[in-house]
Amino acid sequence: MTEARKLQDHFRTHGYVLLKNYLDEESLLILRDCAVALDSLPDKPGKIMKYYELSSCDGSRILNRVEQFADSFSDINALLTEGVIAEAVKLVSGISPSLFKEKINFKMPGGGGFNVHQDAPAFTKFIREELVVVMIPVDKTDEKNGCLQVAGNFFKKEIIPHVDGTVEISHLSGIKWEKIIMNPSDILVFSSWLLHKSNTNFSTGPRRNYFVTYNDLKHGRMRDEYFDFKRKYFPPLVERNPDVSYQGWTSKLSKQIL
Ligand SMILES: O=C(O)CCC(=O)C(=O)O
Repeated sequence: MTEARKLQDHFRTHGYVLLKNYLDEESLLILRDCAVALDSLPDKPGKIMKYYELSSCDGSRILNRVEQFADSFSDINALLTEGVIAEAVKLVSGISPSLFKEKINFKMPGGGGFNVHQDAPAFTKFIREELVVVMIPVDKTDEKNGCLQVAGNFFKKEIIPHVDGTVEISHLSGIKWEKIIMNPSDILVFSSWLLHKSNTNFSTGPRRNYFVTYNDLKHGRMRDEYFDFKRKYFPPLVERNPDVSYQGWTSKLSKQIL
């Protein structure tokens, strides 16, 4: 069996593949520089979307995530749309990857975790089939800083019932949670049907991770439609109308996002 076939078999059976030492130094630098630049960019109405949360350590406002930045950083755009990240999606899942959305979860010290969920329910308005997500750590991920945990022995190619963005508890018995410990050169490719969760960052440094989602090109180029919808119904803090409640979007988080 070829290596590609083995990876695809694992992806189809378990819903994820961890590629160790996949990224070279140049790609790592591009990914790190972009995360650093996004952190320090001022909040402005416009393309890049910045969201915040309150730290569990001291209640201060901390950066939660940044979204829709690929078109503002040409090196990142190249990496995600035609470079090694898109190639990994093709290799592991066999789809022809079209960038659907990109974000970095900053998970600063005290940054909250995520309840058990699948990503697929958030995308059914656009595509009802499987999407493929790549997680790319900028910082080492481990138990202390809230690494991703996946349902290692449970993968169903369907949407499991959720209540308020979290999988119904009756579906969780017998699941063996696998902690995905990663170094910055590793990437994790996973299915939008894979159950996953994570804890709060209890360490003293950030746990910055890219989450980049792809659809099969046969369903079209959906990124603009997705971000237009998200900006309208869950705008970044700087674009909010104070008279509107936007919290419905964030229920899978263990805390409120601002
Ligand atoms: O950043 C994390 O720890 C998990 C992120 C996640 O599950 C999500 O964004 O759907």
